[in-house]
Amino acid sequence: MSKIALITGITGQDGSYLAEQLLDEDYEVYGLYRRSSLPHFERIEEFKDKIKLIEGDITDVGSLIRALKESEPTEIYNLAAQSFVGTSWTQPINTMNTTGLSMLNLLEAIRLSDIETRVLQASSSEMFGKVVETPQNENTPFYPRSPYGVAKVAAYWISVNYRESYGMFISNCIAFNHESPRRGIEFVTRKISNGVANIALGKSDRLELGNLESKRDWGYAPDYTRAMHLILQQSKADDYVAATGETHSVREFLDRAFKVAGIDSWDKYVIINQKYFRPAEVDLLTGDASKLRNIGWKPSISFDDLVKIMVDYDMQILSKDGLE
Ligand code: NAP
Ligand code: F7E
Repeated sequence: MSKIALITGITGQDGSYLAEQLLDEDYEVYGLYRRSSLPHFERIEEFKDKIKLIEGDITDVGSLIRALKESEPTEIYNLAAQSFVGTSWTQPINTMNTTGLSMLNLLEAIRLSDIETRVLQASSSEMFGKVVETPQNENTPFYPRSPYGVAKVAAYWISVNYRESYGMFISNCIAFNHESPRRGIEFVTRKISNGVANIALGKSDRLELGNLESKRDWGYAPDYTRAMHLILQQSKADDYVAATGETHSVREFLDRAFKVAGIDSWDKYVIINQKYFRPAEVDLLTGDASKLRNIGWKPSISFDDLVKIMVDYDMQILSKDGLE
């Protein structure tokens, strides 16, 4: 049987890597993208002609029914979300609709369309929030600390409920932070790699950040989209944590990034600005991905290499007068 994937959030970091990987595996790839006043296909530009793009919005159930009819997917990857935790306090209702309720839209659209398909929900380590145990695994209770985290918990539980209620094939990839040169510029890793590259090239002399002490389990995004695909190839729908098992502070990321750029002492460049602190912080995340490792997954890129990949990339594009 031919494999057909529908990816929501195709224009995002993960959507772009997943689409490339599935094209390499001879999938027919459809992607749901939303209309914007200017085109925003940078991340998929190089292989856009190989993807079938469908315009629609994840909060609009009619869009989803249309996308299902047009693509008849064997696998659906639900990656669309308002994914920036900071914005979830300034746009909490939009975040709840886009990141939480939209999963219910998608599941209802599948039921109403009466199609047989497998569904992957991009769940998040932000569901663990104020962690009740370390490391966190599939059985760790949730304690979300942001409207984003709460919305992801809602999407997670509705996916479990539809799996149990209707026998639908729905799996969760509970992904810890994953980064890459395609990461959005407001996330701390990319903000640092871009800021450090600007400083190293003499284009800037300051980098404003918030809490340097929070710790994250940072991995490389293409490893996590491989995990999402692997999860949907299993004989039974289930939930899996994807993580490296290592944790590092924002300060360590910053220190390493400056070193990669050849700057040993960075105090004079970094300014702490209260506006980047969050109303409630997630202090520490470390994932236990044993269950996913048992089905053949492992991360391929170390923390040091991840920082280097991102800083080198930003140095290269900024040397060519790209992103500022
Ligand atoms: P991202 O780069 O922010 O991409 C999000 C995607 O969702 C974009 O394509 C965006 O479209 C799309 N989108 C947003 N609102 C939409 C709407 N109303 N209708 C249709 N599309 C919409 O995020 P990412 O890092 O690739 O993450 C992918 C998924 O994994 C997200 O669900 C995220 O919450 C989850 N996740 C990410 C991480 C991580 O560390 N990256 C960890 C755990 C879970 P535009 O391009 O038009 O904005
Ligand atoms: O923040 C601290 C900030 O915005 C990481 C999303 O992909 O991963 C991501 O969420 C940490 C936080 O990612 C700045 O306070 C300090 O402690 O890069 P972030 P996130 O909030 O961990 C999870 C798993 C997801 O699911 C999300 O979709 O860095 N921090 N100073 C800062 N953060 C930002 N953004 N900007 C700063 O200036």
